[in-house]
Order: sequence, then C-alpha cells, then structure tokens
Amino acid sequence: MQRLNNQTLATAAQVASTPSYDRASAQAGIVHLGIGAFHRAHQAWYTEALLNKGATDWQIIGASLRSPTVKNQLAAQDGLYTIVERGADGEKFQVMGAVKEVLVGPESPAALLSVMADAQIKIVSLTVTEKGYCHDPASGNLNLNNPDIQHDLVNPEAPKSAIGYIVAALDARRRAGIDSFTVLSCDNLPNNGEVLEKVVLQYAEKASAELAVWIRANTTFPCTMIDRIVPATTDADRQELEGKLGLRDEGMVLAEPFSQWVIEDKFCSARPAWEDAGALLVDDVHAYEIMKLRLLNGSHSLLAYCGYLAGFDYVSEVMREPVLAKLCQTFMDREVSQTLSVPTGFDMEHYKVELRERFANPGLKHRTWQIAMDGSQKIPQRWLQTLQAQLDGEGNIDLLCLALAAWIRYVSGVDEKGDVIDVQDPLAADLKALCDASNTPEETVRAVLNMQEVFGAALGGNAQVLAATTEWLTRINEQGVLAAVKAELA
Ligand code: CS2
Repeated sequence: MQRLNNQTLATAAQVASTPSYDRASAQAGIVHLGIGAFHRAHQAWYTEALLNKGATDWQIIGASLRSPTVKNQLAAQDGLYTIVERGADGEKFQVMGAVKEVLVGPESPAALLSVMADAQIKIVSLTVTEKGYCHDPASGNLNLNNPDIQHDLVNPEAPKSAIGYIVAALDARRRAGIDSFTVLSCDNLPNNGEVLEKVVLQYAEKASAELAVWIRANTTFPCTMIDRIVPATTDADRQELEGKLGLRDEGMVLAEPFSQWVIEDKFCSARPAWEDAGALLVDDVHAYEIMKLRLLNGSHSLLAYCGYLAGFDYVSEVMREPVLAKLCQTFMDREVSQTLSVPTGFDMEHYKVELRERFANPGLKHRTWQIAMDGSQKIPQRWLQTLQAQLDGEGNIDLLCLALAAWIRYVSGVDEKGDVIDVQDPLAADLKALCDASNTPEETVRAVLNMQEVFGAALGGNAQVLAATTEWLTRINEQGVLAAVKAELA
C-alpha cells in the first residue's frame, strides 16, 4: 500500500480535507517539544486552521526528546498525517500540513538546539507530560536528583530534558543577541506556565546567574488549558484508515470532535492569531485550568482506576456500566463542583453533562490503562487539591478517598482476578515496595499517604483521609470495586 505523502495527497483528498496552502513556502515559527498524538490533534490542528486561512510564518518543527518513532512515521510522509475525528455522528478526515519536519533530540542535540536558537522561531511549546517537568509535584521545585537534570547540568550542549533544551537554547539566543522565544506549556498541570518558569529559572540559576537574570527579564511563560481526548493510536486504527483513505498513514491520530484551548495572552514574542482558529486568549487561565483538571482529568483518573480494576479496557465501556456512570456523576456533583469558581459566563452544569457524553463516545477506544499511567504525577492536581478544598470547607470526601484507594490497589500491582498489572509510573517500584511491605489495608494506606513528594505533609497525615481511604481499600479487597461502589451509591 502506498504511503500518504506529497505525491499521493490527491488520493487522500478524495475523502479528506487537505492543506489549502503552499507548504513549501510556509515558514516555521514554532518548535514543539514532545510531538506525540495529543499535540498533533490539538495545537497543530489550531495552527493548521490559520495556515489554511493564509498565515505563512507558523509551521511547526516537532521534536521528540526520546524515541525516533514519530520522525520515522512522518519523514516518509513529508510531515503529512491524518486526524480522524470521530464522534456520535460518524467520522471526518483531515490531512494536516502544519508539521514541517520532526527532529529527534538524542540523534542530534546540536541540530535541535540550533533550530531552537534560530531567530525565526518565536515560540517553543511543549507537551512532555507531567513527569517531563522534572519537578517535585507537591512543592513545584526542580528535582535536582532527577537523572536527566543532573546529566544536563554537566552536559548543557547535549541535553536530555525539555528544561535542559530550553535553557541551553535561551542561552544561545542571549549570546547571539537574538530575542527570547515565548515558552508555552501545553501539559495538564495547574499553572503550567508558572510551574515551567519556576523549574527553568531554578535550573538556569544553577547554570549561570547572568543567564537567569536575562531569562527573568526577557522570557514569558504563558499558562494554558488544553483539552481534547486523543487516545494512543493502534495498528488496528491505521489498518482501518488505510481501507478508507486508500493510503497507509503511519502518523495518523484519532480524536474526539470536541477541542478547547485557553491561552494566557502573555507572549514576549510574535504569536499566531490562534483566536481566529477558536482558541480563547485571556488574561487569566486559572479558573479554566482548575475546572478542567478537577472535573475532566479528576473523573478520568477515577474511572480509569475503578474501571481497570473492574475489568474494563476502555473508558466508553466504563461509562456503559450504570454503577460507574453514576459514580462519575456523583463525584462531579458532590465532591468537585463546589471547589470550583466558574469562569464568567460559563455554564458548569452543561460542561459536566458534556464531559460524561465525551467519556461515553463509543468511537474512541481510550484505554483505562493509558489514563492510569503516571498516577503519582497526576493525582496531586486531579484529586488532592480538590480533597484539600473539601477538607477546608468541611465538604464530602468519600469518593475522593475511594479514588485514592482504587489507585493504591492498582499500584499494588495485582488486579481483582489476581493478574499482574503493568503499572507505568516513575514511582512504580517504590509504590509496589510499600504495598508489599504492609500487612493490612491501614498499613498500606498509611505508607502510601506518607509519600511526601506526592501528598505533602498536611494531607498525608490527615486522620480523616487515612480512615476513609482505609475503609475503601478494605471494601475493594473484600468485595471488588464494582460491588463496593454499588453498595455505597445505592
Ligand atoms: C487523560 C488526558 O491520559 C490522561 O490522563 O486524562 O490525557 C485527557 O484525555 C486529556 O487531558 C483531555 O484533554
């Protein structure tokens, strides 16, 4: 089967929309670190809309900081790939031209740094997941024990971490008298721009005091709220698209129709008019971020752990189980909503209903296992801030503690059928060791909540949280998660 590329684009155009601009003459203005499926279906999609409307300076140079997979997928396709948008009313295909080329950090750190230092690049954006910030989630400080950070501080010319790349590229610009780029975080962290700014400055201070001063004076780090459900692409997805497109597309991504991007309008350099593509440019993103992280991602993680333990592979299946659908709604209504201050003019009740419809989208095979990954990095902003707010306001914390118990059960590494769980988490080994060394649910919960880097001191030592989480873990172990939740919500 022929590959999608410049030569075969006309074949794709029979079923898909295709770039309406001259890709060869468009210029790159953005370097994106972490060109995974999410970026290709989100920021690249907004940017493509502008290119289709005639913008010429904003193509994207994508970079992978680990594996050459995406480069290998896209290089043979001249950077082209398809977004398959799948919702309740069927599917839509769009071939994307926004990605000019893909670089692979480990193949040539110098090549990536030199592109980032090019005056034509105005924005360096990143989607490197929570752990890519190399910070301690509870305090927000740069983790100086992180092996990549230790490596980068001694090898600044060949970094491994996004932080190392950003600081080295900013240093090159400073030395060459080139203006700073804006650093745009596109990860699911609250105050993501501020988190990034803090770790970048802490790292820069270690590297050179003068550089840190320059970054403080010249660089901005806007916060963003990013939202689109984009499950990992599978080979079956590629096979299916091949039948429809008549071409092989190794770089395709699947996404839901919904998409939202709220960006703090704080750029130290030129920026694309993303508002013309439907993004919201605002003075303050905070209320949007918190709402999305606690309602969408918080419920997602709850459904992922409970759903996985109950034997469900995909979120849409979890939502078809009435007990778990009810759990999701009760969690949102009873324990999350009241901790949120709604952005002006925003209809939160509608947002919650829409979220549950999005989770139930049968066209997306979003694995519970995928969402369950990296829990130690995700749950502080998804659950723990909500939990703290509920404790402060003397609100209900029952289902938040169920969530914690389900996570603890999950990271113990054995599911309800006795099968081993492939737990992916930077702290997986520590978590498993704590679970293995404990003899009772109470000991297990106490040991895990004691992990200060995740829970901080106040929450980890809270007696009410300890008791409720222990109670849930006991019930899960004895009855299984489904029966335990059913009894609770009856
Ligand atoms: C999910 C998110 O994998 C996960 O942890 O909760 O990737 C989620 O799909 C996105 O944030 C939706 O915008």
